[in-house]
Amino acid sequence: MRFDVFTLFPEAFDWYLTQVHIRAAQALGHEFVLTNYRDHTPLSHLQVDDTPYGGGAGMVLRIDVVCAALEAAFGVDAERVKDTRRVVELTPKGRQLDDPLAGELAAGPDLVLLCGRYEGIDERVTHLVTDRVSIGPYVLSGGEIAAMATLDAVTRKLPGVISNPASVVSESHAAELEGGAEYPHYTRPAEFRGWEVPEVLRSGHHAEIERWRAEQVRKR
Ligand code: 6GU
Repeated sequence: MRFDVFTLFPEAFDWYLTQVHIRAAQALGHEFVLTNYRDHTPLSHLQVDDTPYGGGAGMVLRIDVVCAALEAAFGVDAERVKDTRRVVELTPKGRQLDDPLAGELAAGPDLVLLCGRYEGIDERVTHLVTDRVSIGPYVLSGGEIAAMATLDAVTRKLPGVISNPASVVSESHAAELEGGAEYPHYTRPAEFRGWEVPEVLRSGHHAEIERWRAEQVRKR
C-alpha cells in the first residue's frame, strides 16, 4: 500500500518515519511519501495561503495550491485522484478516528492524507476528498500530529507489520474486546515501594492468568 502525506512541514515526520513498525511496513513493500505543498505552488514567492473571504483571523491554505500538489504527485487531475485512492482531509470537523476506521483504511486502496495548517484548507477541498477525519474533540494547530496518529493506527493493522499478530488482536479497542480497555500490564520488579504485582500473574497458571485478564477487561 502507498501512503502519501501532503503537508507544509514534512520535517515534522522525520522522527516518526524511522519508527520500527514503519520500517517493518516498508520492508513488506509499503511506501510512505511526503509532499510539501510549497514545492508545487503555482503562485509567486512560494505563497500557499491567503486571508479568509469574509474576514476573520488567520490564513487559509489555498485550493489551487492543494490541486497543484496533488497533480504533481499523481500526474492526473486533482479531482481524479480520489477515483483510485482514499483521499482524507485531516480536520477537527471530520469523522472521529477509531479502531474500525483504522481497519477500514488499512484494507486499502492507497491512502492520501491532506494536512492543513493555520485555519485549515479552503472548504472546496471537499471536491477532492473521500473522507474527512479528526482524531478527537479538540483543535490542534495543524493536521500533522493527526496524520501521524492516523498513519500509526493504520500501519499497525497491515498484515505482518506487528510481528506477533496476537498483540494486534488483543489491542485495547479491538472488536473482540467490544471496545473495552485492554488488561493491565506489569513487569519487574515484582514489588517497588510496596506496590506489588498481582500474585496471579506471578503464579505461572496460564488459565488463571487468562481468567484474571478477562475479568480486568470486563471491570474497566
Ligand atoms: Cl485532524 N486537525 C486539527 N487541526 N485539529 C484536530 C484534528 C485534526 N483532530 C482533532 N483535532
